[in-house]
Amino acid sequence: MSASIFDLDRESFTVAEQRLHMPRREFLQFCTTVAATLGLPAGAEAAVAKAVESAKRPPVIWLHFQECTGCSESLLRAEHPTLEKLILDVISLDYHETLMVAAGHQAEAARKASMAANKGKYVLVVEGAIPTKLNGIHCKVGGHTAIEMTKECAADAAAVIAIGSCASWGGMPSADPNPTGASSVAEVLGKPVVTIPGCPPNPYNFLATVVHFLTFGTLPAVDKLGRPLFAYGRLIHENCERRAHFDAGRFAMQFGDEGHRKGYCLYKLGCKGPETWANCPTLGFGDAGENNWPVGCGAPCFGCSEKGVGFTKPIHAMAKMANVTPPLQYPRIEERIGTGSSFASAAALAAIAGAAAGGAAMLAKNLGLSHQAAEQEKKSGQKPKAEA
Ligand code: FSX
Ligand code: SF4
Ligand code: F3S
Repeated sequence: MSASIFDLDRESFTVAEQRLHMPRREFLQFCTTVAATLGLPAGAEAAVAKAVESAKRPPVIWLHFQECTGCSESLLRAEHPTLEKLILDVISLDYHETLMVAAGHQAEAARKASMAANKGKYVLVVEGAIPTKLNGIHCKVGGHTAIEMTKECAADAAAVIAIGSCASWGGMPSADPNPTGASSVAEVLGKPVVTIPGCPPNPYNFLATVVHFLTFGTLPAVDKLGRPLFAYGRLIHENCERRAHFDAGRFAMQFGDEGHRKGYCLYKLGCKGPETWANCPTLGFGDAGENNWPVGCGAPCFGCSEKGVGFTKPIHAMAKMANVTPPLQYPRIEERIGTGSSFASAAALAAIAGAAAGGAAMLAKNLGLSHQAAEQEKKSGQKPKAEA
């Protein structure tokens, strides 16, 4: 039988309580949540707990370049654990220009001292894109270009993590016409690094990656873009709470229209969920409870984490269906859905088409049918059923 978190001895909990200032229940919750976020098998939370309560804190050097500091800001809003617990008790944040007390020469000396003392052991986190035009003169810290600092700090790092879309693939500073030649960390180093894209990224994806490193001494499994699979392995569209509306052909056509107010699918308003890989719908943001993510709040996903989508595609352009799968089950069509029998029958027709011709054909019909249905409704002057 595998070990469980409940097998931990009293001493472990005492250490956790005293060093992390976390009540036992909160500590159990934190370890179990991180293990679940990482998709680890049952029993792994005990290993996570052992690693987190251990006195070994990996030194972290955190660099800032072309960005808005939203990545650090979102980490500051994390509650489980709070940033001060993360900085003081789980990792040793030796250099972070926004958060450290030291400034100027003192700050640079702290960075150099930590790198020398922890050669081959520290984690380098880079936030922000790196300008490469004109030898990188658009971004300098302490007289050194971002290119020089990244190369210098990466040379002896145990692991390199690019946090945010800017560091992962260029993000917002690389938007056309990219006047500074904003580039990713991987491009500058000429080798792959772990990336946590998002503008800003979900802080728990970063925390879970750090805890994975603490627990196993390695970074988590990644896809070909360096994104941890536990967080970026599925399309947003696959886990979206509005997916049943998409499958039934019920779309918001304008911001504030009836469909929008009723929580219908935002595809026709430009939602990029069908071509963006991220766990936004399942994880949520800001420790604010369920549905707290862009689509949950009525805003189409603009693909902030996806290279070639966010800051690249026009915001209201319709998404490419990256992975066309028929739904596992078809939603009910009998209920009062507000926009009348036309939409309901569109859903029924789409379901029949789907069953007969497969997911892709169903999808194409589905998208067209809601338009046709709306047009017919206009022509016939038919009143929506719910209001009739
Ligand atoms: Fe900002 Fe970070 Fe966006 Fe970039 O997040 S939230 S511009 S990804 O590097 O600070
Ligand atoms: Fe959700 Fe967007 Fe997919 Fe609609 S298109 S189901 S709103 S992810
Ligand atoms: Fe970004 Fe879309 Fe998630 S805009 S935060 S990837 S829902």
